[in-house]
Amino acid sequence: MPTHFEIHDSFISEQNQKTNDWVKEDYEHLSKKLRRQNVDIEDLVAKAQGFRFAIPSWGVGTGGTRFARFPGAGEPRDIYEKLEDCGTIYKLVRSTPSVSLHIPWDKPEDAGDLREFARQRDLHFDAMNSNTFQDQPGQKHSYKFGSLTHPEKSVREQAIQHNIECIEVGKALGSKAHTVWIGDGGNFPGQQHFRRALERYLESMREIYAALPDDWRVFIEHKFYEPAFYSTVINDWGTSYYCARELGPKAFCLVDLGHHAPNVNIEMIVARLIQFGKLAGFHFNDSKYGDDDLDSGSIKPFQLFLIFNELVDAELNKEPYFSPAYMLDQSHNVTDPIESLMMSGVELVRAYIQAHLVDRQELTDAQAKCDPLRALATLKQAFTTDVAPILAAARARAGGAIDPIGTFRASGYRQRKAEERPAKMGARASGIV
Ligand code: LRH
Ligand code: MN
Repeated sequence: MPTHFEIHDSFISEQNQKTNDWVKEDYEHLSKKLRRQNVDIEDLVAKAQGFRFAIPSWGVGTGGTRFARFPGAGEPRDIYEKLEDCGTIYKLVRSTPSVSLHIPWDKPEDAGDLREFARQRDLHFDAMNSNTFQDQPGQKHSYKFGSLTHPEKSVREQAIQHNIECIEVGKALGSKAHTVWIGDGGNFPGQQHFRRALERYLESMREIYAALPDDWRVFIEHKFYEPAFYSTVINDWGTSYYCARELGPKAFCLVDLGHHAPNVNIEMIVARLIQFGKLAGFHFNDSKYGDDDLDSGSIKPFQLFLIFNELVDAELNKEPYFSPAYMLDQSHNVTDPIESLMMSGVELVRAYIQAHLVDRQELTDAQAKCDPLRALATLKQAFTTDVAPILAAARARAGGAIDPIGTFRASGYRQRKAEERPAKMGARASGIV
């Protein structure tokens, strides 16, 4: 039995044969429909093929909650098996050539060897992620009461050194960005001095910023609560933006969709950060209540479309400093992580292509003439256009699967991995919970 089962390109094209006919039929139909709107469908297929987003290494294992985690069969047990699964996703959806690592969960023994393993699967490394929200075995100072904003300098120094170590690992892996999310905050009124805590954050981040190579960026990730349940130091986009401005031109603001209170207008925050030249990019996911980390587009697909409407408008207007990094950041508690990541990826490309279908002249005119209904109808026409044939064609022409989940299931990949990856007794999943 081959040690590492892989889905071969020949199997993918075999599976595509089975569904090629309907793609062609639907593609022709959509092509005619779009031609009536003076839209060239081939242009949209090229855009879909050019759309890239990163897979979170911690997303290919089964996630859980504080109540429980129900590990699935054939779970990846180390960073190499995680990259195997990321390689499989890239083979099937063809838009995920990069992986975002989390340190120390993915700390490589040999960065060169890991980089080569990734290269053999046409993968490279996206933004690094530090972790000062958990204490590691043997760690000198606890992060129980904070990390970069902790009242004690020794704890802040430890957290700063960890972030600098992440940047060093990232340099060896070819990454060009570092994401800093901290859970620092308080559970009770009076626990933290709000202004001094933010000052300590900036003092710490200045040391991390100074360690960045010239061609790197640092992404500040805000979150309105959790694990702190009364106050969070970097709680919203405004605080993140102030810090990015204070730190300098290599600092930007990363938007994790789940890090906002329910009903916050996230697409407007995106427009602000684009206008201010400080949009780092995204951790895409979806949620109904808190930071649920559910599959992108699964709960609020119209919000995802409206966010991409702002991104495409900026892309078409060639806004300065606009080069957002797109990543998923999800926790797959009840689905096969590979299937969820692929489906979520398809939802990102769908929203991106639908946003390119917005008749911007019509929209601008409706806005100028204070005609809100025509403006909304213009957006809805794009959002309600079924672009599935474009997405399928884009994948198939790039050697991917017309039906990624159908092909994945037909391959028996998960069952084979269950045979190859017997669960390590008492192994603790390296990831959330
Ligand atoms: C915090 C967060 C952050 C990651 C973690 C895995 O909620 O979104 O981006 O470090 O999840
Ligand atoms: Mn995140």
